[in-house]
Formats: sequence, C-alpha cells, structure tokens
Amino acid sequence: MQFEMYNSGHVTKRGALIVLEGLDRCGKTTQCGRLVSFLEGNGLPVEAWRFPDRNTDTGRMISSYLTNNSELDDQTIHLLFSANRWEKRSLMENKLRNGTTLVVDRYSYSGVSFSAAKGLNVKWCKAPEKGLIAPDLVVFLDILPEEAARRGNYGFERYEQLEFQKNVAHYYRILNDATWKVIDASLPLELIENQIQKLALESIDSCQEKPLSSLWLDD
Ligand code: T5A
Repeated sequence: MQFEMYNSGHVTKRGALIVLEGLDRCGKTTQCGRLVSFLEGNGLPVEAWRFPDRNTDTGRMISSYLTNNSELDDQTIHLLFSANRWEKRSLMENKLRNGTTLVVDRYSYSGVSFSAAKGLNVKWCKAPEKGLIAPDLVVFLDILPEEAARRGNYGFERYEQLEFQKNVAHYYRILNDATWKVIDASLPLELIENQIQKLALESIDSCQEKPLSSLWLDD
C-alpha cells in the first residue's frame, strides 16, 4: 500500500520517520533527545515520540506490566504493545504528511524482538504490526548486553535481565532490513550523535522522493 501526498493540489514535502532501536539501556533516549535538538536547531520541523507511549490507556496497562505491578500472558502484552502503536498511526501519518519529521524511540522491531525472545513465533509477532507506517530510517544502537547491563539503573524493569537481552539481540538481527543502519553504541556519546545526525539529514532529504509505505505487508 502506498500513500499519495497532495495538499491543495501541491506536492508537500513530507517528514521522515526515523526510529531508534536497540537493547535496554543502549542509549536510545539520550540520542533521540540530542537528534531532536539538532534538527530543531537547523530549523526543521521535528517531534520526539516513543513507544510504548505510557500516557494512553493501553500505555498505562503496559507500564504496569513492565514495572511488575500486573501480570499478563505473553500474547496479550504483545497485542497491547501493537495496539499502543496503532492508536497513534493516524496522527503519525498526519504529522509526516504535513512535513514533520518524527524521531521515534522504539517501534515494531522492539515489539517483535522482545516477544519472540519469550518464545512466540516471529511470523505471529509480526502480523499485528502489518500496515503500520514503515520507517525511512532505523538506527540500531548496537551494544553487548553485558555492557548495557553495566549502565545506570539497569534491572528495575521486567525485561532488564542479561540472558533475556541476549535472546532479544538474536531476534533483532533477524529483522535487519535495507532501512537499517547499525551504529556501535559503546562509542562516546558525541561520536554516535554525529553519525546519527548525518544519517538523519540524508533520510530527511531522500524521503522526499518516496511515498509513505506500510510495514511488512509482504511478509
Ligand atoms: N518493549 C517495547 C516491548 O517488549 N515491546 C514493544 O513493542 C516495545 C515498544 C520499555 C520496555 O518495553 C519493551 C522494551 C523495553 O524493555 P523503554 O521504556 O524504551 O522500553 O526502556 P529502555 O529501552 O530500557 O529505555 P531506557 O531509557 O532505559 O534506555 P535507553 O533509552 O536505551 O538508554 P538511555 O539513553 O536512557 O541511556 C541509558 C544510560 O546509559 C548512558 C546514559 O547516560 C544512561 O545513564 N549512556 C551512555 N553511557 C556511555 N556511553 C554512551 N554512548 C551512552 N549512551 C547512553
């Protein structure tokens, strides 16, 4: 499925959908914030988004689960994470069509990798994600699980366990596609930041020639 982009008869420059992914504590939140500041400083319309969005009804259920305050079976929490993205899909499309670049901290790749790492079938995990908007750029912040575990405040949430994160890393590798750029997340912050800035500017520039498309429809 592809989307045409006309606004009052004129082709509008659209924003880019830029996703940062990686294991827990790899530095996504830090780098998303830095990228948004950089793009704003360059006069580009940009917003910071994150999944799960813990402020919606589904997000509150997810947050309660992640902080071990409630129990849900693996399929149920998987579908809640997906619903948490679907409830933002229309807004996401409107923002992108109107020229706003979205820098998103986690997306469907987290959804599939974390649930598959629990033993759920990858194809089953991908199914509810089909039809969400496909990112223009996925920056994967690559870090050894052991190194991420040494970073501050590790271990407070449900999935922050070393053996589990090793399994998640395995499934992330399976999902790597043409939109992915892998960056060594153990480098100093500024070096990572510079690489992401370059990739983001290229993506914002090149996405003008590509209509929005849907994720994993052919899988
Ligand atoms: N999940 C999520 C699913 O199972 N399914 C889904 O569909 C989705 C969307 C919550 C959990 O939900 C799971 C995945 C997660 O387990 P979250 O709220 O994004 O997801 O939780 P975290 O990934 O754990 O987010 P964090 O904010 O904790 O980690 P970040 O964002 O990766 O890391 P950040 O930037 O906060 O940095 C962590 C620490 O490292 C330092 C920072 O200063 C900070 O102290 N740091 C560095 N140190 C040295 N060198 C660098 N280059 C550094 N970069 C950052």
